Amino acid sequence: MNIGIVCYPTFGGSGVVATELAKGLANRGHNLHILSYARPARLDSFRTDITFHEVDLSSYPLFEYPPYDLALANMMVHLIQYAKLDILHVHYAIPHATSAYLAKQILNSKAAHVPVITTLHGTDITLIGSDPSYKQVVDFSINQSDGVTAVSEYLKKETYNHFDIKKDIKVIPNFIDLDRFKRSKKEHFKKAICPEGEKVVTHVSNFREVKRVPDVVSAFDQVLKNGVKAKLLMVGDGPDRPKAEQKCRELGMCDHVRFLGKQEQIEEVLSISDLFMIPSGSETFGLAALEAMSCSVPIISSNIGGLPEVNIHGETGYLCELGDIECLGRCATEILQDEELHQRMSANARKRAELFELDKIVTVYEDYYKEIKEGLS
Ligand code: GMT
Repeated sequence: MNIGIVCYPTFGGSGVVATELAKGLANRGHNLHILSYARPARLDSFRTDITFHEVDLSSYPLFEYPPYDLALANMMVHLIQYAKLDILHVHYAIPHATSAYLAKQILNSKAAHVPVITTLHGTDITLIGSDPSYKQVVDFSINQSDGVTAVSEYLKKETYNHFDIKKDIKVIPNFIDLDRFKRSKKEHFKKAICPEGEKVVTHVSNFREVKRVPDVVSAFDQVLKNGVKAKLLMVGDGPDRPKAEQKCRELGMCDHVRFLGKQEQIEEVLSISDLFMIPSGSETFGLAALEAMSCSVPIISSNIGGLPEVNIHGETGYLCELGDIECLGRCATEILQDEELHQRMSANARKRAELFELDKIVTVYEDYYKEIKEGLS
């Protein structure tokens, strides 16, 4: 099949899921076209079966905000016509599902056979999508898609709660490349970060408010106060990084925290990690947690959103109430101090990650494409 994938080019979240899905589909002999405003971070090597199309966003003095959604729709029209797309799969509803609707309207009967599939990822529903300034358009565009998927049962429920959706939503979870995300020996790296054999607690995110990065620092401070010799690795970057840095200064524990910025080889950092902390205020799945689990790292997370579908309390780690820093610190300390518990949770984490193996989930998407396509013909 000729498959168009539309996504944000981000280091994490939907950008990663969309790009890894494109690679997985290309490995099965499909022809992939990726549309975005920049080359996706995970599209890191040249392949003849994946073509990247950068959305051409011409500016004009009148445009304070050039209309990306229109430029994207225009490019979709070209690709449906000239690359003979069989499927157009958009990741993140805003504005991708709307642009797809517009492209199909422009092509009218010529595009009738090209199903539009929208995958809902998270904040396109839970935060920005439900904002009154976008809600009606998001509602309409999801209903106009031929197929709709969500990354967790939680997100499916939230979508029905927030919007008036008439479609069946199929849950297809995030997935993981178990060969790439596996624990490997990185002794030199570990030694450089932890010269005294300290434990490593890691957080990876885009440092947006929803990730609650200051909570990670406060909980880690408790771990130190409980007498655990440890280092905190903060991976990624974003608007709340200064708040997290400020929190370290306030607590006087900056020597124990390293801000590593954005990293491409996350699996290397995860390979030296003993614990992963993700206390998010909203998280529809938690791909970052799955990546850590695949590297045999137990998880301490909040119990909100889709996180309980990934991190199983008492098995792969612990879940705490949102904002309960005492719980985060106590649970982290317990796992780091009890070698037997740590080993058990590490093994369970990897085992659970195996349920979300890339190839299995790519098959689910492939079958869903066929199902929706058959429904249209
Ligand atoms: O909001 C973000 O952090 C990014 C967002 C996205 O769509 O790019 O991530 C969401 O999608 C991921 C992939 O499906 C999920 O694993 C994340 O849990 C989800 N983030 C949130 O819900 C905050």
